[in-house]
Amino acid sequence: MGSVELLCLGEPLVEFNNTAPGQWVESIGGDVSNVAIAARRQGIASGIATRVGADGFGDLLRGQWAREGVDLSTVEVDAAAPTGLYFVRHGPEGHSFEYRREGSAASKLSPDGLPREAISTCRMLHYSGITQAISPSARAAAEVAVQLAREAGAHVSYDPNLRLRLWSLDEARDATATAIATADLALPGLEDARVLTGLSDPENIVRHYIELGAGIVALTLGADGALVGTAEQVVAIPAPPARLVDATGAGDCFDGAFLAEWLRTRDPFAAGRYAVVAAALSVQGYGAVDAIPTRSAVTAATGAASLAGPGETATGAS
Ligand code: KDG
Repeated sequence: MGSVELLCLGEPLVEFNNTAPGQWVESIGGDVSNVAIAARRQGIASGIATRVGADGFGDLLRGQWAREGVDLSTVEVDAAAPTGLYFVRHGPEGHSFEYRREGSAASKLSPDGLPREAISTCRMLHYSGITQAISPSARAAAEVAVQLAREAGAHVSYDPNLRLRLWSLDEARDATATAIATADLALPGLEDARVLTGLSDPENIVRHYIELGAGIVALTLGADGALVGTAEQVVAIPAPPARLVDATGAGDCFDGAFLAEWLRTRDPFAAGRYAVVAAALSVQGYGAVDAIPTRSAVTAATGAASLAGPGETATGAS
């Protein structure tokens, strides 16, 4: 495959989803892998820069990327470290995760092993707070990858995806603020952003991240849609109603759909309108990737003309 438009850097995981009592469905996940798949299903040439174990779980990941058309030429197979796993349980409070990822192949990502050529030729590099948190060497790799991408004129996209099981809140606050300051597009979820910034009002959070340096901020609000902001304006984009089955990966689906539509149109508000529909469709089935819609499903669900939904509100820069 030639160079990809969107290159995602971080940790893929194999998912076991408890879809019914005693029933575990094996699939794949890992935030940046979900983003690569979501973008690919919207028609973008995406790839993943990572490491998997030389085990059946690594084979499962590589097999699915190949079937999806996600470029895996930047996937290293590590004979000495396993592929990470996670388990999703569902309860009255929503879903919860349990992980087996310590010492995983992806946690051995390091600056020396980065696919420099692929990073320098993509149009957009995407990574997350999980990429930074899985190990010090992966965090260093992310920093170098961002530098390489910026030097080559590629855009940088970042989702804080806070996982306090991987690092302390103080570390996360420092590293995510630095990452947002050097990102062209920041795609935080509301709950993570509240914890990270100490702010509660969504619009203040968007303005705070713009002031920090992000060119575009798309703050996801779950069932309430998203707040998309630039230095000029902040627009509230409501989500269509959805029958919630499993919200695992909904934020990643939003990210992949947003980046795909932004790469196509360069319009952050059009990208936000598109991505809230994709994310709403993705929560209606189990698993991080099974329910991610294709472009035709997203456009069928909305009709191109009705993408600017009723109830959208915009405010100018303060
Ligand atoms: O956003 C969904 C992800 O959280 C899931 O696929 C697993 O990457 C994962 C993680 O670290 O939680």
